[in-house]
Amino acid sequence: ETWRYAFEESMDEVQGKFAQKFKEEVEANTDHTIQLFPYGTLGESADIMEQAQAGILQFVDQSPGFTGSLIPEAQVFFVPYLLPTDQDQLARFYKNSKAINEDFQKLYADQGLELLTMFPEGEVAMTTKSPVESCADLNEVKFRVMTNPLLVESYRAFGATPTPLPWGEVYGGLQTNIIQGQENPTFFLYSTKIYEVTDYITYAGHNNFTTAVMANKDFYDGLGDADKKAIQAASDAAYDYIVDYQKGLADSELEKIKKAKPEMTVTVLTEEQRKCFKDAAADVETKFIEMTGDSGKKILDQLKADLKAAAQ
Ligand code: 6CS
Repeated sequence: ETWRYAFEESMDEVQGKFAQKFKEEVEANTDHTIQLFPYGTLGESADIMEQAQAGILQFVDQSPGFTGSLIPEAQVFFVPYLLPTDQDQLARFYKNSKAINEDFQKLYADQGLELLTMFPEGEVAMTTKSPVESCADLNEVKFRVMTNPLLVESYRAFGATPTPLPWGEVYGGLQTNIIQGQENPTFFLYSTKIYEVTDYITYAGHNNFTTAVMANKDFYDGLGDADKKAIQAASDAAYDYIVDYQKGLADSELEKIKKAKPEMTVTVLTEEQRKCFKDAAADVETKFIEMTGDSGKKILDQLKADLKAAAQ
C-alpha cells in the first residue's frame, strides 16, 4: 500500500527532513511505501489537517500554531517563556513528557488523530521592519501570527496588533506592508527568504517552535501490530534524527542570513529588555486557563512538571 504524508514545510526544511527519515524507516521495515507532500502541494496547513481527518491523508504534520481551534489545549505551547531555549532540555522534554505522550494523545484521539510525536524546531525570533528593543516598539506594528487565538493574545499582551494569517500570505504581506512583523525559527527565516522583506531580527527567548506529527486514527487503528510497531519505531528514529540534525542549525542559518544581507540588524534582548515580555506572560497564562478551563489547567500543570523533570 502507498500511504500519503503531508507537512507544512519544504523537503529541505526541518519537517521535510523528519518526514524523509520517517519514510525511509517505514519503507525499510514494512511492505508499504510513503508518498510525501511538502508545503504547497496540497494547500495550507488547515487544508492538510482536514484531509488527514477525512482519511485522504494517512499522516500529517501540523503545528499547534494551527491546531488551536480544533484542540484548544494545544495552545498551551504559546504561553510565553513556558518552554526553555536549551536544546538538550527540550529534546528530553518532548520525548518523555506525560502531557504530550499521554494527555495530548487523548485530546488528539478525540479529533480522530493518532498523535505520533511532537518535536522542537528551534527558538523563534521576531523579524520586523523597525527595531524591537521593548514591548513599546511593537506598538502600531501589525504582527503576523499563526491562526491561534492564544498567540493572538500573546502579541496583544506584548503591545502589537496581532494579525493571524496562513503562511502563504506572509512574504507578500510584508512586501506590501500589510503586516510589519512575524516570528519563526531562524532556519525558516533563511529558507523562506523572509530576511529579504524585514530588516531586524530580535531574540526575546519567549518561545520554541513546536510541531506535531499524527496519523489518521481510523487508519492507524485498522493496522496490524507489526505495522503499528514499525510506525512508532520510525517516529522515534525520526525524532532522534531531527534533534541531532538541528544541532548548530540556528547559528549556521543566521550566518547565511548575515551573508545574504549584511545590513540586517540582529539583536538578542537583555534580561532588562525582556522584562515587559516576561510580565505579559502571566496574563497570557491566565487567558489560556480562561479559554480551556480545568482541562487546560491540568495539562499546563503536567507540562510544567515534565519541563522540571527534563531540566535535570
Ligand atoms: O509560520 C508558519 O506558518 C510556519 N512556520 C514554520 C516554522 N513551519 C510551518 C509553518 O507553516
